[in-house]
Amino acid sequence: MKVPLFAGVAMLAAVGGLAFAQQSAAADTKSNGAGGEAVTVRLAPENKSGESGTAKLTSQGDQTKVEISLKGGPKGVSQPAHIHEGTCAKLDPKPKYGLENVVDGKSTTEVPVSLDALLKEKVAINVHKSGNEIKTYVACGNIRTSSAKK
Ligand SMILES: [Cu+2]
Repeated sequence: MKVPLFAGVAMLAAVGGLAFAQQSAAADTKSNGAGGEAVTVRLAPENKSGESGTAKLTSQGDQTKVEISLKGGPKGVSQPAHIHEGTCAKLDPKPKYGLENVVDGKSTTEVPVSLDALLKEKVAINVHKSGNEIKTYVACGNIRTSSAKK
């Protein structure tokens, strides 16, 4: 009787371990205890903008702090930024969550959604050239657990 029980437990442990290994490989999130989990999304230039950088997403319970840091942008120009549904390759033009405009490469916003939920949605952060040229995207990054990889 003991042998089948042991085999069953060992198999469960093996399956569980495999699932855990896959998850930790995909999600390169840094956890420092309760909350404070953070993911960095790389923002790649679009339309030859020369603007690139990162968006750091930090878990704050039901909210997520989004800190954009871009280089190569125009000085003193307010550049609209949002979280959109979709991917940079195929973005829903309607913003899902508004972000503070990027000015001189910086923008910090708290969005009313948990980091875990954001990572599960298929969403991307994009930055627009200016209020007048909102249709021109200058930088974009997909929010993915894998985007945290360096
Ligand atoms: Cu947008």
